Amino acid sequence: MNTSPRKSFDIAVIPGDGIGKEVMPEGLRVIDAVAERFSLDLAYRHIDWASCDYYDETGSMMPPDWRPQIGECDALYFGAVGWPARVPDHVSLWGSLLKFRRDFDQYINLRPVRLFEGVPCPLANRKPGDIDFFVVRENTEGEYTALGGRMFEGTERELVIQESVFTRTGTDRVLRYAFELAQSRPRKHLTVATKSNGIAVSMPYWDERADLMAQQYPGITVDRQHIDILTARFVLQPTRFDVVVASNLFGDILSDLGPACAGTIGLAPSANLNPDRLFPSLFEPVHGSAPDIYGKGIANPVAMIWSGALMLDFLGRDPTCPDGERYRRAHDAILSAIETVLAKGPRTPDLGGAARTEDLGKAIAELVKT
Ligand code: GGG
Repeated sequence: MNTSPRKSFDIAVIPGDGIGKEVMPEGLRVIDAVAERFSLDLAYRHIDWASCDYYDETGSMMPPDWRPQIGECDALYFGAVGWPARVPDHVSLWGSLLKFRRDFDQYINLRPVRLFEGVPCPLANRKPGDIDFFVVRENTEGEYTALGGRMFEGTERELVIQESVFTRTGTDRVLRYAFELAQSRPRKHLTVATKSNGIAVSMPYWDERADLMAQQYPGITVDRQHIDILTARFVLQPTRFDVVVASNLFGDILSDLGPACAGTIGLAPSANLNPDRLFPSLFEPVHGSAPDIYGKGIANPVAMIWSGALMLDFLGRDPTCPDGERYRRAHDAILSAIETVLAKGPRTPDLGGAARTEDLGKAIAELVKT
């Protein structure tokens, strides 16, 4: 009999829109299987808002009391948001996902990129190991703001201004996280994405803060690259990368491009972290709601499942969790099951197969049980 103390975690489960509703059950299937094997104590709070369906009914993405409903949870497990034919994308995004990131100060968006055995790679002559890096995306400021305005609307003189925000706190904390992550990895190499030759105020500031911080990490090699050549090198020289740190917009673009270079964005997970644990962190696939394939049952659930593994790993690192080791083993078991299924099948259409979403979910869940 196991008598060690157990900590229970509350998880808000938010499927959202489109294929978010199809991949979420597979994520939960795998978490349930691994929770049983490793005796993890997890309680779900199922949320049916933060979706365009809810917007259709109520005129907003979330209820007025959204924060008390989920703010005490230990983590948010999120599917996807957006249905542009019904709700403009900036309305659905700012009304849900971006609100969570900002209100819960999830200032790190950690996005692993990896080429797996068995996954067809669109880049010539690449093997697993050639693509294995992290994108660290700044997640609460930068180019993602609602600051700006329009003048002379509808006239020839129409004028639109969009502001970016780079605070010292916001810039330094994401750089610090990236340097620490690079420090923890064998290659100790950090790429800093910039565009200071064209964006002549915020990006020179970003470079300046990165240079200052580099002085505190003499063991790390730092490579500053403009975003245009950096994207080209993702395709042409992916082995160069170990940890890449980028502003909100550049990080968003890089973290779709990276997984596309490694076969499919259907595999790409993400962790929106409040590393200080003052608020819940959020775990979601990088992909969106994909209205074009919704309803066909062919979405790849691996990104959702891998995001669940990242969530368990993060929860297990909670200093108040006496059985964190079990959470880390649960993470490792999920990742190993994902590796096996990607190598041997079944495969969804984005991986060149004909399997259905639930075929992959069931195969991974079976493997994590043993
Ligand atoms: N699962 C993530 C999702 O629904 N993403 C939609 C999207 O457009 N996200 C933009 C962003 O991550 O900033």
